[in-house]
Amino acid sequence: MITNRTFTMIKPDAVENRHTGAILEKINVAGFRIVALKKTQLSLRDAEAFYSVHKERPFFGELVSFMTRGPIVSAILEKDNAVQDFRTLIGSTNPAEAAEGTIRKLFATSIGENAIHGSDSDENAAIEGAFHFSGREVF
Ligand code: 3AN
Repeated sequence: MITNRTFTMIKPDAVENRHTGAILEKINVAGFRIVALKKTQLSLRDAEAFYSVHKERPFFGELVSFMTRGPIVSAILEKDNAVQDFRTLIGSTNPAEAAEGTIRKLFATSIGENAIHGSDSDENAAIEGAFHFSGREVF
């Protein structure tokens, strides 16, 4: 199991608001190496599968419709302690509770439209990375 990688998506709100460059810059400055990167758009089926752990949650429909409404930028990132350090860099799910300087504090507008995703475990990082990228796309 690779333990020094995490997976991220810059979500449709942040892409629409032209924050992609600023967010990638923060990721670089924080010491993450981008080992895979692409702009893509999730289909309904992709989003339902990616977020299947949340399917019983009241916000599932809203989440799927938000995540499919426009392009995203997905990436696999490498750094020691990647999963935890990236969760610290992005901040709390609810931007109102996110620490100063975090990506969500800077760029998210609400708990639903919160600018960026970060894997919550090494296991999920590997699953999510493989969902988005083939081996040929990882460097
Ligand atoms: P995180 O992305 O911080 O790990 P999760 O895994 O609890 O947060 O939630 C996954 C995604 O579901 C969030 N990024 C957010 O877009 C959405 N979400 C979570 N809670 C809510 C909520 N109460 N209302 C609307 N959307 C939510």
